[in-house]
Amino acid sequence: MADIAAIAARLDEAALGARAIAQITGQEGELPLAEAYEIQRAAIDRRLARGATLVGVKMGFTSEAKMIQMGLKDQIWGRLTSDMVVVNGAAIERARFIHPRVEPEVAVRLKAPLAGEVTRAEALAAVDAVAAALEIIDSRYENFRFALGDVVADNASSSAFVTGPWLAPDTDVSDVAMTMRVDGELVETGTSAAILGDPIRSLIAAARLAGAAGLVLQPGWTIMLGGATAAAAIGDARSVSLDAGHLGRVGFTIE
Ligand code: OOG
Ligand code: MG
Repeated sequence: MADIAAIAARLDEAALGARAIAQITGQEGELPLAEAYEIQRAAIDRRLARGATLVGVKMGFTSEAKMIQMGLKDQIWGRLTSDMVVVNGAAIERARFIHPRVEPEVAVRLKAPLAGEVTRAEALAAVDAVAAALEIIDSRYENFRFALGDVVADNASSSAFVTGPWLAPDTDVSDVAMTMRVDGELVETGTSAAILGDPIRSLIAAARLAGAAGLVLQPGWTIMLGGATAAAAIGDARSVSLDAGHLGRVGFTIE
């Protein structure tokens, strides 16, 4: 059994200090998924104890592009906290991050609780609004390398997220063309259909996976449904923008 509290503290401090740490697996043997999710919860609890609140969950590895880029194929999830929220168009501070990457996503905001096995109709009925989004991921591990247990313990690499304009819940998100630019340069193009064939499937998976861990998705929460393309390194860039067709635009600057 891994030392849940000690590893959670290490990950929490790595995120706070923007300093990479060695992977957990390998060093201390395998990390079973159940223990990895325990570490995730314990690390986020430390953040909640400092005053942050839970504002949603994120899904990971819901597209081929992401699975191929990171060499992992199991869907994972992580928790979103209030200190990760970036307002559309606002600036983020580069010094807060280790080696940030950005990826184009679709997000939904909920108006009703959702947990466990839900049908597509039940999932859709709980959606209050939809938006294009950018997720900033920042693995706390050296070289952005990890095995499945590592990345689960590290809250699925989540670090910050930006949502575009919130649109009516019946807005079609199934096949939206997405064009992501870093410093004005085209870095990734794709479609939201890459997210499990339809991002709403990722919402159903979020309800099931979080529900299995005893977490009910709450009204008001944002659910990030996963990257539609591979992630792009932010490096020393100054701006990131996403054009998501009828879902509009979302972006941020880096200072
Ligand atoms: C893990 C997070 C994956 C996504 O959208 O697929 C993820 C990582 O790639 O570091 O956020
Ligand atoms: Mg993501």
